[in-house]
Amino acid sequence: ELKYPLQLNAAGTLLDGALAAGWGERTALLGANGSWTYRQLHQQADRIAHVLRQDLGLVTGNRVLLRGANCPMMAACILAVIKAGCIAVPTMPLLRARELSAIIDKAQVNAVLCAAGLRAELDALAGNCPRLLSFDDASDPQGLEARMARHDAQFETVATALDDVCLISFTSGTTGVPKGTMHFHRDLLAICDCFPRSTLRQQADDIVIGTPPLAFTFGLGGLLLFPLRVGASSVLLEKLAPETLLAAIEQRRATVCFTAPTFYRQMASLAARFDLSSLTRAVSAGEALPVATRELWQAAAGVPLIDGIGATEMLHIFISSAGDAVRPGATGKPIPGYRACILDKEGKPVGPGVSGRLAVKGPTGCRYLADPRQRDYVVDGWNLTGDAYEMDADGYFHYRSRTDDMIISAGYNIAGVEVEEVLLRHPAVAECGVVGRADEERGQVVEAHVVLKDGCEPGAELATQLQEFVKRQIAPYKYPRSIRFCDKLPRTETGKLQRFKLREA
Ligand code: 3UK
Repeated sequence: ELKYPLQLNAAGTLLDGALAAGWGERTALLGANGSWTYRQLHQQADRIAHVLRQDLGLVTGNRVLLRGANCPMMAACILAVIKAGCIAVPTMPLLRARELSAIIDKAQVNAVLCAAGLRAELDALAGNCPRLLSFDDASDPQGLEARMARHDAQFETVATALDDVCLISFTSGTTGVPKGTMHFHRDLLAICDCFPRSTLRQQADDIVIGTPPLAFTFGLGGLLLFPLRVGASSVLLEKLAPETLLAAIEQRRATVCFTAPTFYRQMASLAARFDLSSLTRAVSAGEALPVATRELWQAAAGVPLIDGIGATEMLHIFISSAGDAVRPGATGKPIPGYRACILDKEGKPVGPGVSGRLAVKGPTGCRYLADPRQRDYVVDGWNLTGDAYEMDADGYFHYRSRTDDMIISAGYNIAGVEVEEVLLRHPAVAECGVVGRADEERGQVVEAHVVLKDGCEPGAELATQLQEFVKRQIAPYKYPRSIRFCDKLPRTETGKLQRFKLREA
């Protein structure tokens, strides 16, 4: 069992702890424009904390929205917000004004720290965006860096309680209404003390690298919290494509890689052109890992994959196996500290070989921010992730499918209803239903079944128009790659759309 002191600040424990451990001169973060030692990261975060408290007048418990690509400054901002006793609300760089506005309302955001290059979507909100400071713009006299220069490099960590909220992480829900998940200071440390110790075996001399945004808890843990907990280094780069990630692994001599299955599949075909000899582990999460992808990557890169299922609600990975314990085709076993079981429709545990709802329990768990769906996710202390799983006779957990309608495409979670809502605003669209269709390359692709208004001509041209229409209004990765025109949608007697029929179509 994990024990933490009642008075606990996760960022303080990581940053102050690193200096106390004598890691001050070790490299903490490697960005595109240079690297920061643990001491430099500590100082930057402390200056930002002063700006938050003094310039912005924030107090303990205030919420700060963060918007930026993976880079050392974004990492320092997240840590500073938490160190200052505030609550970090990190958001994905690809989110558009509409989505950001919903998050600002839902999380009751008090202030915003935003990379200068990404502020247009927030500026578009005008009245609905609280006080914003931008970073990465040296010419801005009111920018974050200019303000940091006027403050001390020492900030006394705000004394929070171990079960004070320090992070609100958003996940796209099945209904398209964003769900905020709240996590405590102790949760951030708990994830560092579970998977990285028992399964990944994170070491002080590791250099981690990968694609998940810091605003996605997969990236926040893997690329920031885990390495900081042990004095390791993290490479934080933005816009990594399979080829540039491989080049960066070679150049930075990375030892651990974090990304999604489709990325490993794409990297496998290019791996021969790079020196990947530094790499010792590769973590795959976000969607089910096909056995073929595991084999392709292993053969091409010579590095075994560690598959792990995590969820924003659970903060990080809770089922995974590594090394000799890997069983291809299975995600793995519950990592030490977590328990898992499979439940039938009535909520009763089922034995090996029977598919059902995955339920998990452990040091972290789901706490939705003001959302009635909490009741569905946590039942009797068990978290129901919405996945159908099956356990085999040896206790390995095998992924089957999502139990709900969430579309998972290339590692992104996409709610069909959210795409439908946008499509329905197009003048040619009468009705539509958006589902995920199985796809070799991306796991699933977003497919829109569209009924046109009278007088509108179906065809490739209109399909392209609809796709562009969606891309302009919500994050472009949510657009329907496939569009099928039809005369009517399958509905129940009560008027409900029968999604399973669309998927079968
Ligand atoms: C699916 C997987 C099969 C599954 C996440 C690692 O993905 C993460 O969080 P999300 O909230 O989505 C959660 C859902 O994604 N999934 C994730 N990993 C796997 N399915 N095999 C896997 N290995 O449906 C789950 O319920 O976006 C992953 C760490 C932190 C995370 N937040």
